[in-house]
Amino acid sequence: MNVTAQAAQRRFADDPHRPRYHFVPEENWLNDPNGLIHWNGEYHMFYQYNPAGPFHGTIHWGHAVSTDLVHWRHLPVALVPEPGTADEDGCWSGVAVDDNGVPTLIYSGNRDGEQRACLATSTDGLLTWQKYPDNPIIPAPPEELHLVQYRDHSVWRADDRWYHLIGAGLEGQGGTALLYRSTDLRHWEYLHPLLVGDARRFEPLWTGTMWECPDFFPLDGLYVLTVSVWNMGQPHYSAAIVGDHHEHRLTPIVEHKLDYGDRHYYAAQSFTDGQGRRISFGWIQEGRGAEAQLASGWSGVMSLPRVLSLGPDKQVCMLPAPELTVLRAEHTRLGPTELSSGEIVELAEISGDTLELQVELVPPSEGRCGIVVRRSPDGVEQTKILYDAAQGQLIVDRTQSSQDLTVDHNAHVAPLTLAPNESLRLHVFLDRSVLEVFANERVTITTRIYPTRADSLGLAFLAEGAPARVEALDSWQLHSIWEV
Ligand code: DQQ
Repeated sequence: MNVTAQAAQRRFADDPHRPRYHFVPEENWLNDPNGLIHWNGEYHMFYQYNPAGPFHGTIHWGHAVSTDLVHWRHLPVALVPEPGTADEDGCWSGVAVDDNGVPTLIYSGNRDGEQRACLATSTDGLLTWQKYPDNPIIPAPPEELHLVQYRDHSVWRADDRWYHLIGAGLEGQGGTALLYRSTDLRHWEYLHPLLVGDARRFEPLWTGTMWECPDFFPLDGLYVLTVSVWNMGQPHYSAAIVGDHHEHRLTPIVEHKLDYGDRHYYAAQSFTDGQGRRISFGWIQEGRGAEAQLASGWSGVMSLPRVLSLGPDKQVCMLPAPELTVLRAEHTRLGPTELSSGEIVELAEISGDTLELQVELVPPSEGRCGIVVRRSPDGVEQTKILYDAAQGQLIVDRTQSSQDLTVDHNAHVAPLTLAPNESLRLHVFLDRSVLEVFANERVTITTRIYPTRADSLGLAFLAEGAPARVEALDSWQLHSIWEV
């Protein structure tokens, strides 16, 4: 039994924004997913965690384990900053690898405003960790480089060696991921950047002045580098750069946002599980201010697990892991519905704030159509998920999501062009303040909404500017992962 997690959920039972089936710590702060690994048939998730409160500071590594990728059990904190050592100001982001049977973490020790690669190992099945006495394992960045920042890690094995990327930015140029090589994970030779971005280039995608959390892996015949685009202290979004990998350099073919909710799918990290699937998690940042986070006692949510693949256009596609169907409870199916222009059709049969929806629509060539969630009976609060065929856009419109003027209200827009006769297929996960939207197995928009009214639980179909048709809607109420 997940007793402490249940107690925590009970403590927050009256909090209308706290998710029920997304992973959250029992309280306080969560940011990046770290050290994701499938070990002895169990999924281990570590994450950036501040036990001191719901704000970024004194960063530890929280730890949780799952047998099914859906239900998590909290484990004791795995890494604690240690005074007088390379991580005395925080154990920042990193990864876990299997070093010939020895679970090994490589992470960024934070001291005096600088981050350096550190290592820790476990001999008791990932529960407790012994830090390497000679941390940091890389004492300084390459001398010849002028760097904006330098931290975060991606580590993999190839040709009987270990390879290691550290996120950075080259002054006056742009984000980069610096490549190192080693035989023992403890002594590293710097090679060169895997790739250097250009902060002055805005097409096809602006990639900022520094890359946090690089993640490099093969996928469906090509290679993918995902990075978290950072600029002047601000996190922007996770970017995916897909390309060819030759002689330890990446030649980009396609670059795109990994998720069009921007900073609400940040610091994405992936791993390969026992079935050979590449699975990604991201940090779903808050869209409310620091004061609201302090008052609530918690901040930050982990995304649902997403299975990665390359689409026909070589973009990285993310699909919710099929294991999530275990959460499904009461099911409702609605058949075809014609929507006239300007019409909002409220759904009397379905309401709620912890729902999975699968809806298929035939959109008009002009105008917009879609589904509305978290709608108050008078429509004052509502969040619209819309498709605009003429613009080729999927939109999550948060302008009316909340009457609280202090929370984010901007709309998110993803490019989405449907083929002739292709219908719009939305797969939506709503978990109180968390919204994850997957469209046509191609694009995702992940975001946060904070309705203020207890009756903002309604759903509706919507057509604007032209008639549209709903083919079908399947909806499920979802169970809590904490079984409260
Ligand atoms: N957060 C961590 C860093 C990473 C950033 C510190 C991304 O290691 O660069 O908590 O959210």
